[in-house]
Amino acid sequence: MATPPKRARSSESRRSLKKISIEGNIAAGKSTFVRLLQKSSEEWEVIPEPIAKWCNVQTEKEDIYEELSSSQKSGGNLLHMLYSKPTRWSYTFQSYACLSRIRSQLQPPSAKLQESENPVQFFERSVFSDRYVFASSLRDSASITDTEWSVYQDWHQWILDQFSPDLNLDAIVYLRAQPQCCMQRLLHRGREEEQEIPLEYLQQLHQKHESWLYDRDLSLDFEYMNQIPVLVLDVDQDFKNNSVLQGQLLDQVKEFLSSL
Ligand code: UDP
Ligand code: DCM
Ligand code: MG
Repeated sequence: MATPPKRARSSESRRSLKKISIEGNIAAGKSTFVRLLQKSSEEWEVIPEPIAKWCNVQTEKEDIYEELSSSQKSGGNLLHMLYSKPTRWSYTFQSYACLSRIRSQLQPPSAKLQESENPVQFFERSVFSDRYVFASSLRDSASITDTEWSVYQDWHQWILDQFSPDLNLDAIVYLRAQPQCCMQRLLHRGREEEQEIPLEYLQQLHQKHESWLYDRDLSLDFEYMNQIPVLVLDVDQDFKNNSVLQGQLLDQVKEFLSSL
C-alpha cells in the first residue's frame, strides 16, 4: 500500500496548532512585537524573519534574532544589493527571501509546543506579503520586469500548492503604522543597507498593506486568504518602552486568538 505523503501526515498530528503571521511595514515594530509575544506564553513560539540570510547568503546563523555585523557580511549582501540597484537585484532578492522564509517556516514546532494544549506559531511576515506587498511593489515600479513577475508568480503558486496546508495561515495580526513613524524607527534602528530608503517607498508599501489588510480590497489568488481573520493593531504610539500599552496589545492578541 502506498505510504501517505510525509507533509500530510505531519499536518494531521498538529491539527490544533494555530499559525499567525505578524505583518507590517518596514520598521513598524514587528521584531519588537514578536519578542514580546515570545516572552508572554509558553504555548507561543516565534519564527522571526530570516533577515540574516539576506545580508549574508552563505552564513548559517545560530541566534535567530541577531543581525550581522559589517565584518560578517562577506558572503554577498543581498539586502544591500537590492537597495543599491533594484532593477538588477529585485527578482533575485525576492526569490531568495521567499525561499529562505519557506524553509524557516516549515521547521516543525518544538517538542514543548507539540505538547501544548493551545499551541501558536507566530511568523514574522509570510509568503503572502513577500508576493502581494514587496514583489508586487517592485513590479509596479518596474524593478521587476514583466517576465520576472510571471516567473515569480508561477513558482510561488506552485510551491505554495505543494506545501499546502503546512504554509497556510489561520489569521493575521497587522501592525499598522504611518509611513512617517516607520521612517523614524528605520533611521533609529540604523540598519546600514536601509538608510537610503525614501519615504515614498514606505508610502507605497503602506498602501499595499492597507489595501490587503485594512480596506481588504485586494484579491489574492489563494481563495481562503480573502476571508482570513485580521487583527489590526495601531502601533504609532511607542510600545517598546510602555508596559501598559504592551499589556493592552497582548490582551487584544489573546482575545483575537480565542475567537479563532
Ligand atoms: N521601536 C521603537 N518603539 C516601538 C517599536 C519599535 O522604538 O514601539 C524601534 C525598535 O527598537 C527598532 C525600530 O523601531 O529600533 C524598528 O523596530 P523593529 O525592528 O521591531 O521593526 P520591524 O522592521 O521588525 O517591523
Ligand atoms: N524585504 C523585502 N522584500 C521582502 C521582505 C523583506 O524587500 N519580501 C526587506 C524590507 C526590509 C527588510 O527586508 O528592508 C526586512 O526588514 P523589516 O523587518 O525591517 O521589514
Ligand atoms: Mg524585523
